[in-house]
Amino acid sequence: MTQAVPAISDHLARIDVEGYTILEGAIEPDLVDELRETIRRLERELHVEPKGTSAEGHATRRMYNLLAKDPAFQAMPVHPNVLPVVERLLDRGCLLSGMTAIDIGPGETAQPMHGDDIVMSRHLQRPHAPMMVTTMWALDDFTAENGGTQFVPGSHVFPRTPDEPGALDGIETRPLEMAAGSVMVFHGSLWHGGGSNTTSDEWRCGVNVQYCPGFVRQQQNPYLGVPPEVAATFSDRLLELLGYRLYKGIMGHVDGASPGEVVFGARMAETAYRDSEQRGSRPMTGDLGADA
Ligand SMILES: O=C(O)CCC(=O)C(=O)O
Repeated sequence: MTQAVPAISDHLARIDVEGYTILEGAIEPDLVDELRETIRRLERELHVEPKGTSAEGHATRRMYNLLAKDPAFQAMPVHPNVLPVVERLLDRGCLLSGMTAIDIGPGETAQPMHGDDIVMSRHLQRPHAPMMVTTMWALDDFTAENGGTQFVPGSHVFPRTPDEPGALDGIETRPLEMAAGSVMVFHGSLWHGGGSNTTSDEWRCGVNVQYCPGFVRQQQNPYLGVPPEVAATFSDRLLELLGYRLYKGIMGHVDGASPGEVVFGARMAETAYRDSEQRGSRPMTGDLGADA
């Protein structure tokens, strides 16, 4: 008998309680191979070396701004097995906050525990709605030995952040073990960090595809990072995720127009206040319409 695939509502319920869920086998094997091979090729071509900070690691190759580096990455933010879960956690006006390839090498030590929305958490009373949703794509098998993410189930509702003095005392972490092609989706307040890689020869390649609500500043700036002639080749939905449309009909306008209209013309045309009023949604107070 084949096992039933959990419904989106099951994943949302799990995230609500535990702060994370795992979409097992969500990504087509061919795409997983293409993404991993693309990352390893770019690491060689761009001479990517560890950046040497405690957050970025001393034996980890990290690459940012992936959409500008290779067309293969365009499939990730809009993937039909992943994006609908994110849209239900945030809304359809969510933004791509950033994409980072994280290839953890032998000898790497554990990254400090953190929440991905820690910057926003400092200004809010915890627990709060996710100010970031991270989807961690496994492009190699993640194991406890090769740097599988360490995390603390349920910590998204803790009243404190992990960097507070004594916050980690007595806290048990769990290693994220999942097969290549699986994706962990987690609430931005979940305590986690890249694990140590105690193997002698295994690299652990994953990509963090991160989203934020449409009213939050993106961690990686796509307007300057992705040249307009490259962005022009993206699908409409990908451009929306980058922020080329308005959030709730007003946020992000440029002299009354959407950023997408300024850069790409009629294809992304939207006028602040007017279009949302004509659609019957109330930009200041109403829910984001499905078409927003
Ligand atoms: O690589 C990982 O497993 C997690 C990385 C991470 O949490 C981060 O860089 O913010």
